[in-house]
Amino acid sequence: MPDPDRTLVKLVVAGPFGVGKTTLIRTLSEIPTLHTEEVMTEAGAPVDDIAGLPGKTTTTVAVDFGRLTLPGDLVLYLFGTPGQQRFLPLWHDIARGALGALVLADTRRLADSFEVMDMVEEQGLPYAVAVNTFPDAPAHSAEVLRRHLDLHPDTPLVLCDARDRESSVDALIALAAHALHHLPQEQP
Ligand SMILES: Nc1nc2c(ncn2[C@@H]2O[C@H](COP(=O)(O)OP(=O)(O)O)[C@@H](O)[C@H]2O)c(=O)[nH]1
Ligand SMILES: [Mg+2]
Repeated sequence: MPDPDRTLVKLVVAGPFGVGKTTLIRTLSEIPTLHTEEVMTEAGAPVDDIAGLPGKTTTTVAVDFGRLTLPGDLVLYLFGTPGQQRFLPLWHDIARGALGALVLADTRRLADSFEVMDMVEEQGLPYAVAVNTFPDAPAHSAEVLRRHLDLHPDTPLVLCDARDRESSVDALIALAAHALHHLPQEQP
């Protein structure tokens, strides 16, 4: 039986390949996460840009799933999705009913997040951008990042380390606060 005191919220974690979606969901989830990963093949080579990502031998072809309960009985269901145009039908299925999306970005290749942000905007989902900080990624000021990503002034921008729980929780809270602020009007 569902617990009536709990608020269940679906959130999407989206971003280009290799940006840290699976890591973030694994870091956050209180249950063993579900992943559908498939070893990259030659067939994927022309479309999966692995230049500069040595050691990356798998790519998420479907979804990650995890769950996180926050104080106040707010239960977040996290769905990770590649957010690439070639997975558009899957994207629609995953994004349906979500309260918002956390779009991950990497400063070594910010433009790779544009396609994802477009898909999130087309879906009408409120979103926050989390820049996942990799050691060799250039650091930019929030102002520069906002300009490069062409962010609306209301859109939250946070830095995070997807391997670090506190930092990942902060990113999700930024998204949840923003999304709850932009809830669709309740139907009478
Ligand atoms: N240094 C660093 N490495 C990370 C971070 N997040 C992910 N990684 C690594 O980057 C690689 C790609 O991450 P993954 O979560 O598989 O990316 P996904 O394709 O978006 O699911 C993995 O080897 C992770 O261990 C981070 O915040 N910092
Ligand atoms: Mg993944």
